Amino acid sequence: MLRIDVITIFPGLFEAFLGESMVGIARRESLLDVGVHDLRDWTSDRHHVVDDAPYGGGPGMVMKPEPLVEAIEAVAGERSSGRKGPVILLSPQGARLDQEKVAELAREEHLVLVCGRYEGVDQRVIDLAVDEEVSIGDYVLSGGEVPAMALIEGVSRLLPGVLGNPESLTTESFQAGMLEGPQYTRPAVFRGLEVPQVLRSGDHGAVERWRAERARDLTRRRRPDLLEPSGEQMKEYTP
Ligand code: 4HQ
Repeated sequence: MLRIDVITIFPGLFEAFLGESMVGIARRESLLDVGVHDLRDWTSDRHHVVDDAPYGGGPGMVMKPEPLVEAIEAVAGERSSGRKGPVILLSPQGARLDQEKVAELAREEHLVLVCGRYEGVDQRVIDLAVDEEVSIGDYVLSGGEVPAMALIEGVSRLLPGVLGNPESLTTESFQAGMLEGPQYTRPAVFRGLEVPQVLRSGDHGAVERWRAERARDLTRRRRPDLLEPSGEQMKEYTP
């Protein structure tokens, strides 16, 4: 079973997320265990302060190091000894999260996800207690909570035994690294628009060839970067 611990100043954000859908099922089936921790539990002042003004001046606030490092050490252990998996800070400065990274994280025993707020965290937290920084994309959010949820959801659906329908993972891994082509369900004609005849032909070979062609075509037009055969670009996605 994978254990994920989250450190945040907004634990309430995770409540509905962790109870619903595939993540909720994974937890109820004991394939995933998630602990959400309020960073303010590791403050020692009356007002539970977790931020302070930046050295050197400038706008906004920075997350102060003491509560964060204590929280991380409490849930993950010391960096030098006895950690069962990486401490990950969600941050725009991190390496972009992709399916390969998600699959790698799904094979860990323990993940600790640190959600920053304000302008970010004191660099010494990263130097002393963070193993890696991960970004979910080049846009600015208000905190690492939504990125942490994206990571948890991506990882959860790869855990052995989680999918109700293991077929769809197989199909996906076959199509891995490409965009999915169009999909249809009933009715065969909707507002004058028809489902492509090949999908209703019952010829499974023809259906597979059509889907592969649609996928390749769409990927070539929308995301040519995914098809680039240069060593680093083309990636393996083994769940
Ligand atoms: N933030 N991918 C700023 C992000 C982000 C992202 C998280 C905003 C951290 C302090 N995190 N806080 N994009 O925008 O991961």
